[in-house]
Amino acid sequence: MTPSVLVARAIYPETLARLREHFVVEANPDDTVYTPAELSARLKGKLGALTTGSERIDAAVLDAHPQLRVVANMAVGYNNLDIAAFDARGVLATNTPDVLTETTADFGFALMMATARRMAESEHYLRAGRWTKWSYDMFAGAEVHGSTLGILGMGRIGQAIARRGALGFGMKVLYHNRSRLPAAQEAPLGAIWVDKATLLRQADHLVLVLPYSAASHHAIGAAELAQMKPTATLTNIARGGIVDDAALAAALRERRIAAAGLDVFEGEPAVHPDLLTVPNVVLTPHIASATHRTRRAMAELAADNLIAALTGGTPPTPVNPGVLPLTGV
Ligand code: 8YV
Repeated sequence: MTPSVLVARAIYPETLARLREHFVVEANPDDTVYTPAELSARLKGKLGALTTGSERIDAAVLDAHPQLRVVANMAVGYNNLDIAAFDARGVLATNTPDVLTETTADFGFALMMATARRMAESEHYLRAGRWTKWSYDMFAGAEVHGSTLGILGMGRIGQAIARRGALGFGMKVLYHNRSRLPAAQEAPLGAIWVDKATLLRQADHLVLVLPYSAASHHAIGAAELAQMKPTATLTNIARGGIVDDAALAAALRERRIAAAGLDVFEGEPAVHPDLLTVPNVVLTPHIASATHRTRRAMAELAADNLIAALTGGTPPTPVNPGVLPLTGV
């Protein structure tokens, strides 16, 4: 029998057409964000699901749908999936690493630069018709080239940002990560592992690129912000929830740090109201991986995983390969 799969959000028509060659597909043509109850209703009878990072799939969902064998997340992050629950039930989770690394690093670096050089704030000023004359310190920002780049979370995207900083902008690169990179990876970047307190104290531009988990919840809160330089910037392209947005808004308002660039928010798409009223923050709607080519590659990779998992192939990017080979497919 042809397996049934759920595609939980709208994706590229070509990817959908490819999935239809292998599966009976329930698509989401109007791109509704399903409530947990809607998601559960639609998972009925499905062997696989393509999700995008906003759908929470935990033990309760898996227990309600024991026929579900694979969830292909169209994102590199998979904090919406309870991997321990997947492991315990022999369900495969897959993600979309690598295909978005350079694009996401481009955006992270650009957001850090826009933040340091006050691009959003100055554009609002211009659009509001307030630009009447040149002045020597108008929108003077923080230097990027030659300054110290701090990276919290030195995975693939963190390293790609470090490369841009070290090789393109002559920045000194400090990083903090659970594990140190091998010397051969550190050396070409001149990247130096430091403890978190040192990173906070010494970074001119701190960029967050670590995965979200209970351990990284509010990794940057009032206490951490207090350790940063008053001239420093903070950029978050990782996940909302890693930063305490209320504490950050207060630090920005009181100029305890110079500025922030945020692509992700706790509780997004809602944005903490205090962040909307401070001027020294650049806000973007979770678009770091959003180029046409990369989003297509992410959709195709998620589809590759779903097809391989349910047709006896080898899924290219499993999160929990220990559950392979899948039973019940
Ligand atoms: C996605 C992301 O756009 O890959 C990730 O982890 O955060 C983004 O690239 C988002 O998760 C929706 O798929």
